[in-house]
Amino acid sequence: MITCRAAVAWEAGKPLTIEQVQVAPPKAGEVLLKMVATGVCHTDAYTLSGADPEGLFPVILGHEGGAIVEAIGEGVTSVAVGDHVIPLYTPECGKCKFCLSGKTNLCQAIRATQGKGLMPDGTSRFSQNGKQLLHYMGTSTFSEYTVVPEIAVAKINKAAPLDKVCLLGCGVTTGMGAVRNTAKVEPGSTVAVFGLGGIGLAAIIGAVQAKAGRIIAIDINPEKFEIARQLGATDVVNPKDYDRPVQEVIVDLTDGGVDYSFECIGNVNVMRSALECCHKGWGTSVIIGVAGAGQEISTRPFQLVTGRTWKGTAFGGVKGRSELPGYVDRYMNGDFDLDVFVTHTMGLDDINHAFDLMHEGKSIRSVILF
Ligand code: NAD
Ligand code: AHE
Ligand code: ZN
Ligand code: ZN
Repeated sequence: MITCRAAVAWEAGKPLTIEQVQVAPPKAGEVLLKMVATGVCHTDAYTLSGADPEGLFPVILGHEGGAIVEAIGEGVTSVAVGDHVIPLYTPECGKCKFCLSGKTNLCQAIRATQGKGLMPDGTSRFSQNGKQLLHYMGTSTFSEYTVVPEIAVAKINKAAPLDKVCLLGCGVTTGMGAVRNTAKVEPGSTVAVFGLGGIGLAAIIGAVQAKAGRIIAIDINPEKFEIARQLGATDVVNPKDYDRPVQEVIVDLTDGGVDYSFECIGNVNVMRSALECCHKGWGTSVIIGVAGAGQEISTRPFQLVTGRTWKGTAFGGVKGRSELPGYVDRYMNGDFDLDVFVTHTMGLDDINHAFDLMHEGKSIRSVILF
């Protein structure tokens, strides 16, 4: 049993508190990780807010980590002590119906227990003085040490800086993967990206890599436009500058609509705009944002009858164990930048400040350094 520091979310809507917690050793098929760095994603804030129908407390949040294997449980063969890894909230067992389908990255081998905040055997490795604390998204990276299933780690190049490539554990991979795997954007396409946080900006990078001809970046916070342009956005649109729906503005700008749009906010009204700004006959809109309990999307069925497609994506359709190491290698080869996302770094003690910066629209990613 290890005692270490972790940020605990005791209840919805309350700040995290830094606590000494106990972490039990990894059981068979599990791995103990020493966290080096973790990003703070909007999904952590979403669950902390109480809007997540799967949100459970008390819990150790965090799912965008870079870590080193500290110990392995019985039967673990694919990673060894000292390996550098990225924990995966979308694991890859390679054996379930989903993994074998060739159609999705949504491995379901441990999804049921993961959604209950537990390890695959139905128990938690986290406690404080005998009181159980829950896991989050199977990763719980807001802790100096965490335990994850072997199928939920991607072994990566040891030369990669964990304080940067941790962002490939969620946001950057999600945005880039949504463009590459889910939409499969072709060269010359016109693309609209709604929401210019970590996910939306990564989608812009993905669109540039896909050789999109025009990339329209949309946000209600104009402070995001400079970085969007720097990454390759050709147009920026602030919906607040117009007295008509933003989808009309974009349809006019693009001679009938975009080929692909991406919703990177989690706002069901914007999801509708993102669909309706797509070109008649072929436009595809990809939902990336996560919306709160009870929220539903709507549009006129005519929008789909007339050839638009509505899709969604989790972790950018990326299979973590087989494909994420390649993202790390491409970063190391200089194919894309991660520094641009890291607007703030801080220690675990200041983690609530990371949430404040996100809510104030002042950060892209805060990275917590352990
Ligand atoms: P973020 O808070 O960093 O960025 C959101 C951006 O949206 C901000 O720039 C904000 O100004 C902008 N915005 C807010 N309301 C808007 C509106 N009405 N119109 C236009 N812009 C608006 O968030 P993030 O970390 O980039 O995450 C974005 C979303 O993606 C969240 O919902 C998150 O939960 C979700 N997410 C989903 C996946 C997945 O696998 N599907 C992965 C990661 C994150
Ligand atoms: N618990 C939420 C769902 C949240 C959600 O959709 N999460 C994404 C990843 S967001 C990362 O920042 C995901 O992976 N979804 C697939 C899955 O199986 O959860 C709810 O609404 O219940
Ligand atoms: Zn995330
Ligand atoms: Zn599987």
